[in-house]
Amino acid sequence: MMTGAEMGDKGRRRMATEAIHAGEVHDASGAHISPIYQTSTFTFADMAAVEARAAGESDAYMYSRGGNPGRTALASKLAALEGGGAADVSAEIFASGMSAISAALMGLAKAGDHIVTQQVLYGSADHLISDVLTGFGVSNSRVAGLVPDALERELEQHPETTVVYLETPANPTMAVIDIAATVEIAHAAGARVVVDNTFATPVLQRPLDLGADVVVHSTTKFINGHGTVIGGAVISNDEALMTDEIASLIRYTGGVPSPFDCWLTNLGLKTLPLRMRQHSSNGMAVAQFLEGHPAVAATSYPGLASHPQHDLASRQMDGFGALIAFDLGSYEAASRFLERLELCSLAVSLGNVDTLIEHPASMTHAVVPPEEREASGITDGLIRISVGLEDAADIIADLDQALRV
Ligand code: LCS
Repeated sequence: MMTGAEMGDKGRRRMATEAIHAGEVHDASGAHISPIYQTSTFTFADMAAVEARAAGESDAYMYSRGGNPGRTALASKLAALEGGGAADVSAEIFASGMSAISAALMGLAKAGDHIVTQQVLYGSADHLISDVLTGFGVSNSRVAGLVPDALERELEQHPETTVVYLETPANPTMAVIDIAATVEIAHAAGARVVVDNTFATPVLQRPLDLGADVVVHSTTKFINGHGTVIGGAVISNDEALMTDEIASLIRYTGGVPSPFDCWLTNLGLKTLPLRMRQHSSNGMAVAQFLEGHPAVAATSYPGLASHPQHDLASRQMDGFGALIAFDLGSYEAASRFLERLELCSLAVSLGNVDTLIEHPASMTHAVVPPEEREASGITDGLIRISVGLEDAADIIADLDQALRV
């Protein structure tokens, strides 16, 4: 994988620099920080300007559902980070991660097509694929872990597959999928690979470099980082897909973010490389504490040698991030622990500067039927923590006091 340093070696700016400077709008006012263009519509000086736009000779803004300068700025910054500065990578920003995922899947899978996914997915993505898209004639099937032999067999059985969809690390179990191996098999069968990179972010993992066709994000999480916005993104180097499908879907299904939300997300994104380093360092400290605690039955963190895909994660990622899943053995033990916490907040979402902790079976994954939760490893004792940027010792002290019986 290309690291931030290598990006620089190729004559491009390094990631921490791109995060701050890529895509920034510097308009005639001289404002140092990009303005918020809080407007629904844009004026034209005369009909010649209208005609030039209609003829494709100008890319002037016309209406904020179609585009807004702050949205373009955020899209350019995110494309620069996910694409390692490659000029052919572009992004479209959505009003939520779910609207981004919907657009990616609706762009690639039409009635009669099939989607193959791993067993465990974020609850709403799981529901979208298994209960919503099926109503539009798009079928689906699961291959646990997208294990290469099993994936090959599934694709043979479903030659109508157009998309292999995956999350890695997966929400909430932290299962890791081999992106490059999945791409090789999917492409040989004529299917595209869509990777939800929300947990890793481009700082820790860049799926497009590994051959994936599309990256999706819930920018609600680490990209914004401060818990102030719901947002999403689709990023790809497939220009035809981005212009013919994704740009059309955002315009005609209309799931656009507000100018203010784009501005807040752009501001948060500037510190992503710095934040991800500290999230990873705090994540490792908390994972080691949990693994060593007698009340914790199991700890799943890709950075621990005990994680079944630790070697793969070490190859595929540039750090292991903030998310940890751990099991306290029963609903009763989990709920007692969650109610005793003082510093960590009992809340869904993740990737904020604050530590957030939740119970997947009754919160993020309550929409997944119990038998499927069991198949995915989402037990009643499972807890997911998104380790924040507080001092790791204070986070550990809070977990420690809540684990005491
Ligand atoms: N993808 C992943 C991996 C997610 O974790 C989420 C939300 C989404 C997509 C959807 O993004 P949204 O529309 O919410 O921006 N995950 C959540 C979670 O784990 N807790 O609360 C939301």
